[in-house]
Amino acid sequence: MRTIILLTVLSLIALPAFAQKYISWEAENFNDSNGTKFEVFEVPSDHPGNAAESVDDYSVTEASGGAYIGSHNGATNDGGDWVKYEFSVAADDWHFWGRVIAPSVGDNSVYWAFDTPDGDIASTNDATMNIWDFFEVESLRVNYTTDWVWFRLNTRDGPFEGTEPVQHGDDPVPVELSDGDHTLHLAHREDGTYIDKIFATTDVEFDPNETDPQTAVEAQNKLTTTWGSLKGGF
Ligand SMILES: [Ca+2]
Ligand SMILES: [Ca+2]
Ligand SMILES: [Ca+2]
Ligand SMILES: [Ca+2]
Repeated sequence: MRTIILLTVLSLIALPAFAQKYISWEAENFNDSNGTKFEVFEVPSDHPGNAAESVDDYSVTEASGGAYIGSHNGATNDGGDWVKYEFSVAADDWHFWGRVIAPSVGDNSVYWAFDTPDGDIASTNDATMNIWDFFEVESLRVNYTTDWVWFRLNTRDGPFEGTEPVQHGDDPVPVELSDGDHTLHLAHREDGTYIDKIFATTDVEFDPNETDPQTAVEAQNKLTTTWGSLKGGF
């Protein structure tokens, strides 16, 4: 028992104090929004499929926090509507993931931008805005499902090298963030795309499709608590 405590203390001392390894938030808990295309849905919710892509109507019965965001097929694509998340991190290379339902090539993307003023957010792919695809490249389309899947943040063409095939490969590209406050905007692109949760980690190996990130976040908080109480005892 004493050995275990000692090892725990040593492993914590070896890291920067309170090293932040994970952050996550519910997609429906946005800090601000513009327009009406991103609706908040509570489980269970029924959604129209996509007849042109042979997706039948379906229901979503499970979501983290009991809710998620998106737009029904028929809401029409793009539109400039957005949601904004405010968060804070320690300076590091962060690997972002989204828990998404993207059942076809016509229902599988959003636009994104970090640290961009609201007024510059648009449904367009330009120097500011970027496309996050969910199984868009031909070789990945076999994976389409109406179930939730965790996708690494990717970009169709910049500003970083993380295209979808790269992010699905062995050497995914992180987002380099400075110490402190940041924003992430998601802008509307394809209707029929649904987002449950955002997760980011400094651990390149971590795959939320294999380990529930909630477990990781809770474990980290527990370690911090343990460290705080241990320190108090010295
Ligand atoms: Ca698409
Ligand atoms: Ca669609
Ligand atoms: Ca771009
Ligand atoms: Ca959620």
